[in-house]
Amino acid sequence: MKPLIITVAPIGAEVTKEDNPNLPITPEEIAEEAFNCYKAGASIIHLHARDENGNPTQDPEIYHEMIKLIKERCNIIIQISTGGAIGMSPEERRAPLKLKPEMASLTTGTVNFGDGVFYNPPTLIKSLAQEMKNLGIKPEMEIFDVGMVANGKKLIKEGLIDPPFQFGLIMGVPGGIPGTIKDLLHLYESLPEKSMWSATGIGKTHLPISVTSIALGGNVRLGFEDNIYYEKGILAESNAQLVKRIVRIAKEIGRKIATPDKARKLLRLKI
Ligand code: KMH
Ligand code: ZN
Repeated sequence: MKPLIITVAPIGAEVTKEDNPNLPITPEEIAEEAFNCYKAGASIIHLHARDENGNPTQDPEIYHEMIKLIKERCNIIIQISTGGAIGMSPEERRAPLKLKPEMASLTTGTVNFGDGVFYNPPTLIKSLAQEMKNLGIKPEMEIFDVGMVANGKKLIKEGLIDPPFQFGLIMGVPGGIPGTIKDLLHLYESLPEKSMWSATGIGKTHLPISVTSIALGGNVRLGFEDNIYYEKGILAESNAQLVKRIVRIAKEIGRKIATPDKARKLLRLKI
């Protein structure tokens, strides 16, 4: 099996300090957390931004500051979010692409998201994919439900995405595909040839999905965006604590851990 690529998603758009006081919010806190996760074994960071009040924002200046501070500390791969938060406009969501990060997220369909709707009509998906292609940014197709794999295949067929195709299976969002092993196997078997993939489960589905993904030869995503607990009723002390646990599990199963440069090679990122 190839070495395990660990993506950390330490912020997200929905979690608050009230949910977990250890949530990093400021660019300085986020950069420190990125560095600690890198030291623990993470090779990609999925970045969201927060404003001075802790609210989600896609302000390129805040992304710029975070990325600068992270790059001063380590060479972890930066993957910015183009999903942002529910209700953001397409213009807001795409704004940080101009910073030309190595990777960006690209959700390939609309899905109910808790009490809201994460709105991704075909025109938006296509234009984000085109912009990423023009800028040499590797998209990670975020899959919240089964139909989104088919939509991803369509983008590939239209020549908008280059191999290897990177899929992020995000399971267990209320409104999306449940976070069961059976559903993971279905998604995994639906992926096109020349795909790479990582999986994460939201909340209590997190560990079973992660461990199964490692055993299947896939990669993993973890962090407060997906799960704020270390175990039932016990909040995680940090994102790095979650990375360290996955590294221990992976090593027990016999998977080596990819460095950022190894992940760059496997994903064929344009550096
Ligand atoms: N915050 C969610 C509505 C992404 O980063 O691209 C969308 C999300 C996906 O987190
Ligand atoms: Zn996200």
